[in-house]
Amino acid sequence: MTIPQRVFSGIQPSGVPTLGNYLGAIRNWVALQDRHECLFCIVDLHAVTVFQPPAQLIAQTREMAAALLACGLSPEKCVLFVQSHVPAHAQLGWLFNCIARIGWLNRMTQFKDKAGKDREAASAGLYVYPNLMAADILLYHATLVPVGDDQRQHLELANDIAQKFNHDYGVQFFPPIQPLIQGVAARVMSLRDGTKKMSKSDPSDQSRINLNDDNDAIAFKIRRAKTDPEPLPDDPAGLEGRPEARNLVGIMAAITDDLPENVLRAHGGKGFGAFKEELTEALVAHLSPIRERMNRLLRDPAALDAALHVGAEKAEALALPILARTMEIMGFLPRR
Ligand code: AQP
Repeated sequence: MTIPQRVFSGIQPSGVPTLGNYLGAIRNWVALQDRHECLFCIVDLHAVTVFQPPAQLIAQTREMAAALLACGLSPEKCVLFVQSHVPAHAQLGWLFNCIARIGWLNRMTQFKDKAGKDREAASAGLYVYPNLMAADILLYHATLVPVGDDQRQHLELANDIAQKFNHDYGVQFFPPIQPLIQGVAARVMSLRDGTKKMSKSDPSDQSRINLNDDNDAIAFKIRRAKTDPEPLPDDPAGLEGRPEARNLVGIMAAITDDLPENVLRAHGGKGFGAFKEELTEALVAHLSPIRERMNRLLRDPAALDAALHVGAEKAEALALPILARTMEIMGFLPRR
């Protein structure tokens, strides 16, 4: 008999979720909610590590909630909530700032990517972001974390924090975390550059498919997607050194629930023009019902807010005893 594991994952309301977020994360979350106790969090405290205009942050948070529900998350099956609604995340995040070592944070490649050349100008929040992410997970003693491949290093750091905490205080309190990196599309790449991941905050809208893109926008972006002059190969070995071709084949495989080798068996030898048309068709068939549900949900913001309120109450009830015990272990004087 397997012991049921508590699942936690988060997504930043830093834009409309992309096809990358969907194939790399959200779609797996929907499947997991039937098998595990799941918490899914709209991590707005992470989003503000880069400036978000206030009105936009509110709109994007609701948009994210609508997108997650439209993709199939159900408030009856999982706990869906907004990170800032449960202040215990920030509290445990601070405690973990005091456990994590600067040397560990210096190795985080996502910080280097996101801070770019002018590291001195990045926010301190962006630098300690992985500590808050560790807190998000460990606040619930979650042990299974479905993420895209890009988050693997942050989960290793979360495990380092848990281990150091347990070691320093001589306890076995925080459990080890296991990443769950699934599927052929664990990393969906930019449509403009096959070596860069697809991101909701990429300045180029052409680099990504947004979950609220209409059918014409999907067709346009796929038609414009960067490719190379060669036809598609017959097998995956032929994708070597062809990141854009690999990406489009990966997307086709993921969206049709198939394997890249089968996609290439069916399309090998074709030029990209014909393949892109079929890819557009598959994407439109899959994404247009999601977009329609999302737009319907956004027409009733009060109902969305109410669903998020219920989620926050449930999350907080799980989080507070774990935060209290953490503080007790660390020797904080309890408030009378
Ligand atoms: N391109 C991707 N392919 C596969 N998975 C992806 N994820 C993100 N991009 C891809 C997964 O989506 C989940 C939520 O991500 P996030 O919003 O917390 O942060 P992120 O990874 O930084 O995503 P973005 O879209 O790139 O956001 P911005 O542009 O704001 O930085 C994670 O599980 C992630 O792995």
